[in-house]
Amino acid sequence: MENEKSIIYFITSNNHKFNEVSKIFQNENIKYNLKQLDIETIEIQANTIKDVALFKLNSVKEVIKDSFFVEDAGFFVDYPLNGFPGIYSSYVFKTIGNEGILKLIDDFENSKAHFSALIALYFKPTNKIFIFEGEVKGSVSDKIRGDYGFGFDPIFIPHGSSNKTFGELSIEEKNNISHRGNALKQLIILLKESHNS
Ligand code: ITT
Repeated sequence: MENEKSIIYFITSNNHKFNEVSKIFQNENIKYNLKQLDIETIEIQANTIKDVALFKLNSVKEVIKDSFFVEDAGFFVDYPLNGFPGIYSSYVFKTIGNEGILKLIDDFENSKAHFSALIALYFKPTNKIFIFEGEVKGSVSDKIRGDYGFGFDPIFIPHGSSNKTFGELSIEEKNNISHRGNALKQLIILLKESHNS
């Protein structure tokens, strides 16, 4: 029953991210009630998404009494942009957006890109921090395609998707192969184990 479930908070201001994560929780038989918490966290500009996520996690650990996690993600165009926008994904999306990224690329055929996601969990029963990472590799589409998803989804073609962009996949299809989905599967395993022990 809903009432018997422990609460776990996903701290994010991004409703798309929350919807993806909550779909995975719904499809798993898991004894946690997932809630979105959009509270102010400290978001530092660091060299890795891990540092950003850990700082964010620690900045709110005193004010939340249940277990909670944050997730930081980035889009990396490995060729020909040497990993840009990476840790600057949020800023670059807000400023030049997908159209701006496409203008920077002259060789779509050989392009290489990936998304990375890192979940940092603060597990209250033991006051321990756990890190889960996920990645998906692919290439960059020469056109913006698809109405699903958010952010860089309409310009990213994951390997094995028959040339569809993330923007052309449903939430379930994206979750099955995405950076976020891969990181989340590991979190789910830990939560299931914690309830069986
Ligand atoms: P938080 O409140 O959870 O931090 P955010 O929108 O700032 O939400 P991130 O820092 O994790 O999220 O992500 C940085 C940017 O990278 C985000 O604003 C998107 O533009 C892009 N991004 C992240 N995950 C993505 C995904 O699955 N698909 C497409 N773009 C994504």
